[in-house]
Amino acid sequence: MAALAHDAAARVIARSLRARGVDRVFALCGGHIMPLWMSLDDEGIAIVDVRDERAAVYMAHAYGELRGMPGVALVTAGPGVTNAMTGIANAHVARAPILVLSGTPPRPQDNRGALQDLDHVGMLRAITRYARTVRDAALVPAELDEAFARARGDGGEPGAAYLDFPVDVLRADVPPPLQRAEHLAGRPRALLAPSPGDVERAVELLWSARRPLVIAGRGVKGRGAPLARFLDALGAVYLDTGESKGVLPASHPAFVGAVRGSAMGAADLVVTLGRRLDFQLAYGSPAVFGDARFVRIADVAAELRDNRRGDVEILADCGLALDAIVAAAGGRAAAVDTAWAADLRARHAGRSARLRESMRVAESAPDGKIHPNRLLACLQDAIGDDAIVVADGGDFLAFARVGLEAPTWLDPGPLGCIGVGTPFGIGAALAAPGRSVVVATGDGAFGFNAMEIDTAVRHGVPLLIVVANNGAWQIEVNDQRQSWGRVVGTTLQFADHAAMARAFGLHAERVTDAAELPGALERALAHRPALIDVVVRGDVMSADGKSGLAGVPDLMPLTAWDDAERRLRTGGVT
Ligand SMILES: Cc1ncc(C[n+]2csc(CCOP(=O)(O)OP(=O)(O)O)c2C)c(N)n1
Ligand SMILES: [Mg+2]
Repeated sequence: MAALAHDAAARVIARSLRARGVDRVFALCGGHIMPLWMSLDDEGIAIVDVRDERAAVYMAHAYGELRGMPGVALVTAGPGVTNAMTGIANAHVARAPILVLSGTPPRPQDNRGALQDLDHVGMLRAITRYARTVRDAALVPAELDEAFARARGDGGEPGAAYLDFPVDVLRADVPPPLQRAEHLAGRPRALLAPSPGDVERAVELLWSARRPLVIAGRGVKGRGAPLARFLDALGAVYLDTGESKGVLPASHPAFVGAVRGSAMGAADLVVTLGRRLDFQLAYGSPAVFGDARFVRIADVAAELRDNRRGDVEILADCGLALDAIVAAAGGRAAAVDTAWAADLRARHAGRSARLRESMRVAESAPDGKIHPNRLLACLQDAIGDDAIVVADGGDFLAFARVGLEAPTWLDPGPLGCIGVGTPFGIGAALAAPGRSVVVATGDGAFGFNAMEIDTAVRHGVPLLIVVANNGAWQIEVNDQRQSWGRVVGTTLQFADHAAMARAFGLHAERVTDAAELPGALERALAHRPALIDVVVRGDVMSADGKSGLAGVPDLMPLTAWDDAERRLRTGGVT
């Protein structure tokens, strides 16, 4: 039989993962990884066996994000790796820590036309921080340690790291003298501290600014307390982005999310915290931010000076930097134009209240199809304000971004990788067993990984999936109508996702009348894993739909920014 020696590389890998706190991997089986698979089980590491490798990687992504350490996926050679690639690319672009492990054919079959033989590392180089084949069992502990550190972002960006092993290497022994604790258990990640000179210069700028705006991204995750201390000390206004949604509660007085455009256009100083000035922030263009000065704070280079340089750029952990800045300011009075900040806050509060009210009474279509905002209002009431929300889709995602609040938020991120919903939800629910996890998804987005409802049932994952079923890739329908005057290849059917879910053993209901929503949500929450398929109207457009995002303008992601950029480049002549 295939019993492995105690020192076999597969068993050493399993022990090393265990020593690092990995208690679960997301995986789909295959012969090239079976020695590792069985060794993980020997070590007491749970295997969440999924239905597609892409979903395994998404689950590892969400699991890692919530646990604050790399999530681990295990996929087989060849098509296992190619299937995993979208998930790997997504983690790479989102700078989410994941470690993906795979196998390759045995070394003696190299170049002979072996089953599932592909150049994995070559394919993955562009979408990983680190991708290697380990061809010598003796090198396994050091390679695994390095891959884990790279995924976590030790001395660089966090993201996807990849290792594979010829299956004969997995079966070969690692010499005991090379099974060193420094490699097997690794070391804790060191946080980058800010330099005192940078901190002083930042304080000078920040405390003399009249209209300071703070925009947060990935770098503030887990840094909510220092962020709040900083905002309170400075009196700045604050915007989150998809990467940081929920880190600061929407009720915090600095938050002015409903008047985003006004805040961005009028600020004289913009602070980015662990956030790229990417398409979601108009590339930091003067067309949108004018001549505002910038302070950039991030612990990775990619978030420090892209598109717009900072007058001060602090390469440090955001939490440490913010606390150092507050300490250096030492209670001195800021120069903030309090009337400006108060006006933004009042307008934000007014708009938010009006939105909440309008959502509650948003009308169904004459044929009964429910308004997406009505669905979101009922969902918020049902889940309260402490849930983990995974939002996915096109138009529905855009409605959810504006209309749904949660302290933990996951979405398709900067890759725009729709289809993450159900797998992210499963990963998140397994990482945070005490919390409610809700997947709010469009019907198109749901379809990509719909089969993972089977994984949720088999593993008893208490997930609630809410499908906003408008029978279409609606944001694309809207774009086609606006830009092309006709609709081609963007409609789906109003499929009965509830019936499908019941076939896999979920509690599931289809809701076609808004009055039934509260009851259906209550029953679903009581019987998770559950799915409700809500037939929604497609004739009401989200803010993203109206903004031109789906049409992909030439200069900027949104039509209004594109126009402004054009005016900037032509000196006002368009
Ligand atoms: C993997 C992937 N394929 C295609 C797209 C383009 N896309 C963005 S939103 C969208 C429509 C999503 O439809 P659905 O989930 O039903 O949401 P709706 O717009 O109908 O509310 C599409 C096709 C994408 N972002 N990602
Ligand atoms: Mg749809």
